[in-house]
Amino acid sequence: MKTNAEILRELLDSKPILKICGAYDAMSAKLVENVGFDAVWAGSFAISAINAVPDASILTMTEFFDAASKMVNVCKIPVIADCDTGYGGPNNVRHLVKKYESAGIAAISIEDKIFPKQNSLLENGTHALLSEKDFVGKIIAANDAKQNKEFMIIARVEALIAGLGMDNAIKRARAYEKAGADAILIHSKKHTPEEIFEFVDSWNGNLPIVVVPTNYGTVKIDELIQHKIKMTIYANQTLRAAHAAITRTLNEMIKVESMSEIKEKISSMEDIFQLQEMYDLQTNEAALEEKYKKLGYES
Ligand code: SPV
Ligand code: MG
Repeated sequence: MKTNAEILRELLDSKPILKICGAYDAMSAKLVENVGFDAVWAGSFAISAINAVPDASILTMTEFFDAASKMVNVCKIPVIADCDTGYGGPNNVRHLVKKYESAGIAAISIEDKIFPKQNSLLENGTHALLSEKDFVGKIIAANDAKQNKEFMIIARVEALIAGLGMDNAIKRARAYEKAGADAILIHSKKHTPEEIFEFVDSWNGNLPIVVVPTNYGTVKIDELIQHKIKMTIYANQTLRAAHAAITRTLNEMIKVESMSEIKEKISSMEDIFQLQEMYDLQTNEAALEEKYKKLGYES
């Protein structure tokens, strides 16, 4: 059987671009899979948000790991885990790679910010970066720790977020490639994709490029393909959809006389039974009965 890391590598080789969608728990990851996305992004913003805490290295590595593992347990498509800064220095990264890889996570992303980090799209947030050398140390540690070459270490360059300019972003990406990263995630908070296009058109490296078009959400998939971007992550739309839907429903629920008034606007029990595979219980029971019969047990 193929590992999830192998599946992700094969998808990368066979498709012009991978559409990856963020999830915040097992249910949302399953919904992402059901509609046909290539992979799931277990993002720190969404996982922090469902715990109602800031995306600022508040949750521990174990909490993020548990959230991503629950997604792996219910999905056939690969899960890519956002590991923020790697939760410490090279030794922390070494530990996390062992843990995440053996749990069946296909790839991890680590970013070159200083711990504790803050969400990259926070206006006036703190976005100080680690030195290039210190981040290279984390990539080397990650590579040393991984067991299979297919497991991907995505190095996330935050130089554009930190306002350090294009030359710095390119220099860092080249250094991270040389240190053994398997892909480069270049992040931008601009509201148009020009800065991302400038980066990909001028860096001249060999690694697949990953982008997160949240702020520059007007960019079209064909434009990303034209610029040879290999993975696009729709990081937080599922979280925001859930937040909007729950808020809308609660505002109606507090006003109505009876819950039948909102019945048509929410998923049915049936929808949820399907998602949690309730009907498999009956099929499994029937199969067990058959096996008992074959073994000569009376029912
Ligand atoms: C996340 O989804 O947690 C990310 C992407 O890291 S961003 O929120 O844009 O920093
Ligand atoms: Mg994050």
